[in-house]
Amino acid sequence: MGYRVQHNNAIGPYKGGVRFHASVNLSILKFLAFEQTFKNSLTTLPMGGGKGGSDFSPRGKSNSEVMRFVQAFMLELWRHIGPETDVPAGDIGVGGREVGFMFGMYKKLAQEFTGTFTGKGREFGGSLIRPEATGFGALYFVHQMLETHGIDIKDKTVAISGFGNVAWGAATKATELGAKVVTISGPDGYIYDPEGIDVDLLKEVKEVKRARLTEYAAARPSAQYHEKKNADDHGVWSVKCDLALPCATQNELNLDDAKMLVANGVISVTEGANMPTTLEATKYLQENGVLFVGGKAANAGGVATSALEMSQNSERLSWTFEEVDGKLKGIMETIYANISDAAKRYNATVGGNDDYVAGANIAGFEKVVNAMLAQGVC
Ligand code: NDP
Ligand code: 8G0
Repeated sequence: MGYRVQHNNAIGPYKGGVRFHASVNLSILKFLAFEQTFKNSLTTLPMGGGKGGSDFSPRGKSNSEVMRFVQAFMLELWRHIGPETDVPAGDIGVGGREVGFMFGMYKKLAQEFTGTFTGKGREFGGSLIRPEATGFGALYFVHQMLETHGIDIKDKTVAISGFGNVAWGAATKATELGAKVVTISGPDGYIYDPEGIDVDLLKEVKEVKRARLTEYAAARPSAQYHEKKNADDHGVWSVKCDLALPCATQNELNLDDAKMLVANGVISVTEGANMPTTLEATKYLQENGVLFVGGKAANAGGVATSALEMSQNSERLSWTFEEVDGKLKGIMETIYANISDAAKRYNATVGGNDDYVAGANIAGFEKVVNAMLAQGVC
């Protein structure tokens, strides 16, 4: 089954990724589209919110099987999207290869060459930094937040879950900033690498070989592979760390995991994925003084860089690495400032310390609701 949820277009065309994973259903896509609207509002750029996908699993499929599925999917989707109506991109199970196939089929059916997708290949309108943007952005955010709290990111130990695009970008930037990333994970287990994750090897195994985590462990002597024992296994969250970044999928960090992180002295939990932390875990982390940031703010760098790709496509130009990276960093710092302000306003009323979850919800919501009211009921 294939879906596209168009949630809100008050501040721009619907915008959000397409997910291919066996777990996809309409309920998951509705929550993702809902979150996307407020996240996109936080970016300060003109995008509404949407999300799409299918329960098709690309795992183990050949290139031509994936291409044929994508073409069948596009035969329906193409009517509902366009550069000024709805601009899809990748998400779990949808990377550069799948976006390329979607774009090719769209171009053929719509008979136009436009920036209707983001995350495209560099040769046909894609932006520099888009593949890295979500993870880079999350680390720019963490860096800014820690600095504001007088904490240096250098030499901090980082636990990351996931083994995909976001996990790789986050691991790369964390390493560049002088922190040490010691974990990555997949659905079947996790890697603990006390010498620090080798981000080039990670990229090679995931993107080039499209292989499993065990392949990373086989190629890296310092890496230990821990197979998932049962549903109660704490996985990467059992590893002592200063900074935790869940970057795999929804509901992957529960209350027991949160208790373990707190017992191990975690300073911050920052969501690279969308809603990876359960509500109970979120409350526990906040009540125990952990700097907790939801994905709506922390992973907004991905979609923000998609908006930068849309701008480049509109003006038919291609910006340099430094230009895009500088804008991404500036956007993440602005998001931090805006959600901190909203959190201060919120906590001035209800008490407590700066609640970044409330701050992000309020700052994201205000802009959307003001735009909707200004445009009248129609
Ligand atoms: P990828 O497909 O590149 O990676 C996702 C990773 O998570 C894969 O290793 C996948 O393993 C694993 N995974 C998926 N489902 C589960 C599960 N149920 N349990 C454990 N592991 C799982 O996706 P992305 O890195 O792009 O996305 C990761 C998260 O970040 C998602 O929540 C996404 O919505 C969010 N996000 C992504 C953005 C982007 O720009 N890509 C932007 C903002 C947020 P396997 O394939 O083997 O199942
Ligand atoms: O670029 C996008 O529209 C996109 C792609 C994948 C995920 C997200 C997200 O913000 O969750 C956005």
